[in-house]
Amino acid sequence: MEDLDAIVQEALSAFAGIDDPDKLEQAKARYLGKSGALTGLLKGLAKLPAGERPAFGARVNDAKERLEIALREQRERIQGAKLEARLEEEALDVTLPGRGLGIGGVHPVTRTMERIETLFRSMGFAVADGPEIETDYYNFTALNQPENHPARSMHDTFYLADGKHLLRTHTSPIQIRYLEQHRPPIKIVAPGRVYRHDYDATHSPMFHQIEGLWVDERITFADLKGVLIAFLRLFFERDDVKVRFRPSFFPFTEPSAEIDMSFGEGWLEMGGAGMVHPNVLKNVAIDSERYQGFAFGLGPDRLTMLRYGVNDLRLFFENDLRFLKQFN
Ligand code: 2U9
Repeated sequence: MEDLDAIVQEALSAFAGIDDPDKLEQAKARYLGKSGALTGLLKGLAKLPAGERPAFGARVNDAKERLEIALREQRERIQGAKLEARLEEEALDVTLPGRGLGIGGVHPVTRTMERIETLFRSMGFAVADGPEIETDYYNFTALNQPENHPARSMHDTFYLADGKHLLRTHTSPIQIRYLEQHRPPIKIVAPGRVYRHDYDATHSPMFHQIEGLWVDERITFADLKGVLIAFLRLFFERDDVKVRFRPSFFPFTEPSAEIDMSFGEGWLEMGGAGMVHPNVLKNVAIDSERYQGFAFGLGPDRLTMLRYGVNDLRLFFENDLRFLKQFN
């Protein structure tokens, strides 16, 4: 009898001290298993006088039940403690401020394009836009580019597989489209991406252009010079910028010139310009006797390199954030 109470007490305190599920099951086996302490007592039942057997049997069964309950409770306590620990370990402090997302920045060439647009807007130019996939007519024919012109070869121009379209090689088609839709006075700049089959330190197959066009009665080469000199001085924020116009040839302007610029040491090529060719005005049904205009083309990639002192054009298009982040 005392054995039973002692075994129960011992088992209860053993269970209570265990915090490992496997050890708890081993402890269960020690008391309730086949060769466990309680099972041993039941086996001794036969030795008792017949009259005491039912009462003792009932007590052993009660004791078994108490131990089963104690085991169940201890299992739950262990599980509960495990869950508590995990919750503690994986706790999220929802009151902490978020890590935040990088807000990104403007690409240096885009920054330059926007700056150029702002400066030309301040001189009364509107900004026009157009498709990057063009037809032969808008990219070449309308611009007085003859059928056999080398720029039309597969070597320089990206043609689409349909045989009808190409990637524009300059932003001039924007201006042809605009000229078809508007009558003078016309005063626009046409910024955008253009494509040519070229790749080295100063040429990328995708690059940027911004072209200008001013068509009205009595627009002269002097207006062209005035606008470009004013623009370059505003852009580089220096009034000592010198500009030189060197005779050249383009199919869409006559006369034509290369634009060179100097801050003091040597001349830098900045772009090209000229008076819009009468054939181009005829192609958009503008009377070239009454109206004339100038056009120019500038390379924003080149302008960005000069403004920030970058010596390899390809850096702008490799998308290495270590490079790009320096501009924001
Ligand atoms: C129309 C009529 C004439 C645009 C012009 C240039 C000269 C020129 C270069 C600048 C840098 C190309 O990217 S670049 O190498 N552009 O030299 N562009 S005149 O003439 C036009 C445009 C549209 C209707």
